[in-house]
Amino acid sequence: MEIFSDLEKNGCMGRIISVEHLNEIREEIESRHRKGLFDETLYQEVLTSFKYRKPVGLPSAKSIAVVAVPQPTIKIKFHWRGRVFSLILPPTYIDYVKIDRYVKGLMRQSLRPKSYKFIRAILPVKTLAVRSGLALYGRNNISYIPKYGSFHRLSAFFTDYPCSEDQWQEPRMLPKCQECRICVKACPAGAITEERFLIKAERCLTYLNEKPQDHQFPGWVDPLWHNAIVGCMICQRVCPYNKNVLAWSEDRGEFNEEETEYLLRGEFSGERAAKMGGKLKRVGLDLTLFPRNLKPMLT
Ligand code: B12
Ligand code: SF4
Ligand code: SF4
Repeated sequence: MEIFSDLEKNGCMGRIISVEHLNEIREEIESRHRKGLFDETLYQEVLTSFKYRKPVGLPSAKSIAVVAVPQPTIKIKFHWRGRVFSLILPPTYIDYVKIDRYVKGLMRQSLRPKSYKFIRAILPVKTLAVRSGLALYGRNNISYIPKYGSFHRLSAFFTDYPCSEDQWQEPRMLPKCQECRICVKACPAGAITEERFLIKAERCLTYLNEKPQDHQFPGWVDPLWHNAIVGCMICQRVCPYNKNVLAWSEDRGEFNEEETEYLLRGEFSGERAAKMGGKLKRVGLDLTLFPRNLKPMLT
């Protein structure tokens, strides 16, 4: 499709759906809420900020472009007590703003000399990716694209580019998930279950380790489960559809003994905090994540 030609030349993928589906997208989430399928605290915290309407800046929006940009795992080294810990950040945790700008730029470039507007959509983008046929659901509720599996960042944009070919469709699951239960067995937190497709997101380690510093991990979380600076890679690591991308990673930097000690102490103020904040920003992190998630992996 014309709009995605430059993205495709750069290894990305895109699909388009009509803005007419905004109510159906809302229903995907809200009908499940009405049925009591979400933990209420989680629902209020992470599923109520979507905007199921055309943006004020683009009342003439006709379509929603959904894009997947392949992304590797990020590795960051921490020197601590004479050892080097190479810790990971799962794909999608960094470079959000840069990727959105890159995607918009490539869509504009593909459509030149015509000029269209693009405004980021605050919508459930995984639902959009699967409903547009861009991705398929894994049983772990993560979306997968060809070649890169779950190693991709999703984003969506309202645009006045016309939707000549609406790609809206029923959600589909990866073929191997019919028989495979590897992620169900591997999830230490019991978030992926046999009895329903939707994960029990309130048990997901990612939900728990994205919470603010003053929030304690519940007693049932074994400190040995922690496997990422933020997020969790277990159900993606074990999945056969990620076999070819598992080793795809990028080294983003390191923290010496003194810096690691500072991060573990967790008392951030003044010039030192500003300097450390700057260094963390360059590797895609920020001070709000410390020391909570680092502690169980280094101590
Ligand atoms: C809230 C949220 C979370 C919450 C809650 C997740 C949840 N299930 O709701 C928490 C914090 C737990 C979380 C965790 C993670 N998240 Co998250 N999260 C989001 C957010 C903000 C909204 C997701 C959402 O819409 N949830 C609502 C539920 C209802 O939607 P759903 O999960 O798609 O559920 C659908 C299926 O269950 C399906 N379904 C139900 N029954 C059936 C039956 C069949 C047969 C089929 C086929 C489908 C099906 O219908 C549901 C509704 O459409 C998006 C960002 C955004 N703006 O969209 C990122 C996002 C989805 N997360 C993302 C990522 C990367 C993750 C993690 C992998 C992070 C990590 N590595 O540590 C984990 C994965 C956990 C997991 N196994 O799902 C990526 C998705 C990447 C991908 N390839 O899928 C997103 C898009 C952020 C981004 N832009 O990169 N996340
Ligand atoms: S591990 Fe198996 S069941 Fe889980 S998403 Fe991958 S293929 Fe599907
Ligand atoms: S991200 Fe981790 S805790 Fe969440 S469902 Fe996957 S394996 Fe379970």
